[in-house]
Amino acid sequence: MSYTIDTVVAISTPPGRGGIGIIRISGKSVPEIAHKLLGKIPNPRKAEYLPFLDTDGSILEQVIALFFPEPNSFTGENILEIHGHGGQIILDILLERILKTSSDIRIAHPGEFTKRAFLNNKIDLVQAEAIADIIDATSYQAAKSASNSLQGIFSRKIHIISEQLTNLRMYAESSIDFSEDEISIIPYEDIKKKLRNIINDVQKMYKSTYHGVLLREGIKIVIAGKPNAGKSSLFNALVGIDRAIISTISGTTRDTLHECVQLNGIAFHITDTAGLQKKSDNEIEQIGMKRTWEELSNSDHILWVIDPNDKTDKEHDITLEHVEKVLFCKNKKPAITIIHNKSDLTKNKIGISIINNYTIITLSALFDDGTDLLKEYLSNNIKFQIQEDYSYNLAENQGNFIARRRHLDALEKSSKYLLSAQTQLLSAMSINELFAEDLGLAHKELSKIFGKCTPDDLLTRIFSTFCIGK
Ligand SMILES: Nc1nc2c(ncn2[C@@H]2O[C@H](COP(=O)(O)OP(=O)(O)O)[C@@H](O)[C@H]2O)c(=O)[nH]1
Ligand SMILES: [Mg+2]
Repeated sequence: MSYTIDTVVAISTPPGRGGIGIIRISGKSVPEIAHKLLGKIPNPRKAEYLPFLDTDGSILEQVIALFFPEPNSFTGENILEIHGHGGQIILDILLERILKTSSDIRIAHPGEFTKRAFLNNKIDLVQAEAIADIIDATSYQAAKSASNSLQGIFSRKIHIISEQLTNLRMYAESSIDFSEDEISIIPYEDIKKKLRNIINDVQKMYKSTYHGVLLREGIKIVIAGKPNAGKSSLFNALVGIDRAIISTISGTTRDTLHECVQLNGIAFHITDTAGLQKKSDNEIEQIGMKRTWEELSNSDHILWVIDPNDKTDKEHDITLEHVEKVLFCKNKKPAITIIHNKSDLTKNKIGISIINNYTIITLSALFDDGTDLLKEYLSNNIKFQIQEDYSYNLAENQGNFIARRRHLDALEKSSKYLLSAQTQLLSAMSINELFAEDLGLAHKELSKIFGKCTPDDLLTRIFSTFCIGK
């Protein structure tokens, strides 16, 4: 039984000229519509070359038609796909004709085909989102990871945790409802262990999911440091074009500049910022610095640029330590790499070293010397983190999945309830109703990832970001 009643239609190929253009129709009235348009209902799942008929029976176009009867289709409803020539006008003419075939048919909303697939239980919400992410992927890794999510890798991992939680809840509920004589009670220590394992899994999953979000959104790298350190020069070297103005005049960069580059198949959003110092008499520079702080707060990785030869007065310098403190207060902990720039002047050897737990990369931004090393480090660093997080479950590179902030939020809340359940358990030394309630709330948060208990307005928001015809 399909969930929706009306029939929808949309051009599913992008606007513009192309070899073929595809129109998709989904819903109850598809057989009746096919009869009117093509003179017959095409054989299920067989491509048929057929005339596309106008209202007076004349031939408008020759098309390939494909019919997928419910429930074995993408949406779970009857689907008719019409492959015509890929010109905007001809496709509009066909669309107009289709809209006249039935009073029940209308143009589909963005993402409506996928929404119907979700409502008809053909896919869960994670998979529906993955479809949009495949289409919108801005890097090779993002596309591959979205494809993994669509195949259910992410959903399966959450299901495993969810199953464990169901079991624990069952034990908890039954030990509250029945006495020890009526059922065999699991020892308290076992319950404690089971809960600890679930908490571990949720927290590991949070880390993997965070990297899934990074793959989807790209990694936000912010270049910062004091004026004249060579931030804009580094920005230009990384993005490969002379985008930022470089000059010896302190405070040249007033506004933040953004560029997106792909390094080893991962999208990096790189931002150049105005140099930081304790005070400035220039109002525009002050606004620039305010923006730098905003960028730092939203970054995944900071490149802190230093000119080791800098002989200027250090009185007004803002230290990296200070930046870290400010971000820590905002509960932000981006990765930090220190760049020792101007190696051509300092004569320091180009390379990577680790001092006091900081990674330091020595390079010359102006001469683009050592920047390849930095690029390699950035892409390897993120890959390393992803592999490390996935290693507990899947072989290298096979488990990358794409994820959204929404998923992170659900995992974070779930983890919070689980920790509260743990506190309950440890303080009461036995299973009580508060413990069971926390487990229930943690479970509910996990279920939200699949779109269960997801409010309608959130669903509408998610699907409205899809393209038309998907
Ligand atoms: N010799 C040398 N000069 C550099 C290097 N990087 C930047 N500079 C110079 O330092 C000055 C300030 O550079 P800029 O990129 O505008 O610094 P920002 O204020 O941190 O953005 C300019 O004169 C650059 O040519 C470098 O690697 N070597
Ligand atoms: Mg600059």
